[in-house]
Amino acid sequence: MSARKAIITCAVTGAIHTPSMSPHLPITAEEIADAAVGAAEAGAAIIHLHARNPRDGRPDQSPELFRPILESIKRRSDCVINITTGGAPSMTLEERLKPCAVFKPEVASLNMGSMNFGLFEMLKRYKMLKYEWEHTLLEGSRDRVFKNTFKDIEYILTTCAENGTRFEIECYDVGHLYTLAHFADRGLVQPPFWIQTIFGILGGIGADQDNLAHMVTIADRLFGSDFVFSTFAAGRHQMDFVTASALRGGHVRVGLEDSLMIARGTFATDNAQQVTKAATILRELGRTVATPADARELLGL
Ligand code: KMH
Ligand code: ZN
Repeated sequence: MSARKAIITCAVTGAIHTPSMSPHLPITAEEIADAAVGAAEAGAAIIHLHARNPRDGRPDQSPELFRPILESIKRRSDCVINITTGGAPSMTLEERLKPCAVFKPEVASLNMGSMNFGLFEMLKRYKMLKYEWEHTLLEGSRDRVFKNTFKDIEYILTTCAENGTRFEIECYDVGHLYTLAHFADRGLVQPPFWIQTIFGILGGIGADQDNLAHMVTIADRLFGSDFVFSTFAAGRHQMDFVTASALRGGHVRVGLEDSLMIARGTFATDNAQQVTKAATILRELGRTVATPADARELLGL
């Protein structure tokens, strides 16, 4: 695949934002599948999926909630499916891993470590929360660790690898790159390493451009030509890091999982809007938007 091509991943709903924060956050299986197909039609080659309880929108990893979403997407699009193993920070490892174990997706997300995952700052911005669980998720993050120990990561790697699933290796800090190197040295994960560098999550590395430069420099030193990197930043930093990654020859991730906005103070009306904006930025910087076939070629799928 030519280096000019850039893969857009779209994370359509996630488990961080909650229904009271935006009327545009997909909740039901139909809404999530439609958002995914819309994002794919706008240029996203990879769709990152979570599921939610259709009644109150709380994050839910039940395979029976993922099934109709997957069937609907596969009927309408050849996009690459990336199912979460992060789920929501309040879930057990078993819960988080179940959909990947059942559906054996082409790609699964993998958080390269345990960390504080601060969501409580959003309580200042979103005062009117419809459901009690929304408050519990956000306030609870003040004293909750997202757990992915070396033993947990090994378990996810071995469970998914048996299914031929490859990983979106999520690095929220420089240390996560060394953790990846550890598992690569042990042969538990194979190149090309699809490294998703993540900025601006409270508890992870901050959304400063120098941090992106440093993460790429260290990944270069650790993995040489065995890695390809993508980038996303939370909230208001989203499109700045699309631009920065595009300039560095990297790939990008957008979606309402990572930011509810399309511009400062303006809510995105759907995921496709963010994909279209990212595609425009990429093209303006001389990149071409990769197709699902390109993504499969690059990731060895
Ligand atoms: N929510 C993002 C910050 C996962 O699903 O495994 C990272 C994420 C985690 O997407
Ligand atoms: Zn996710």
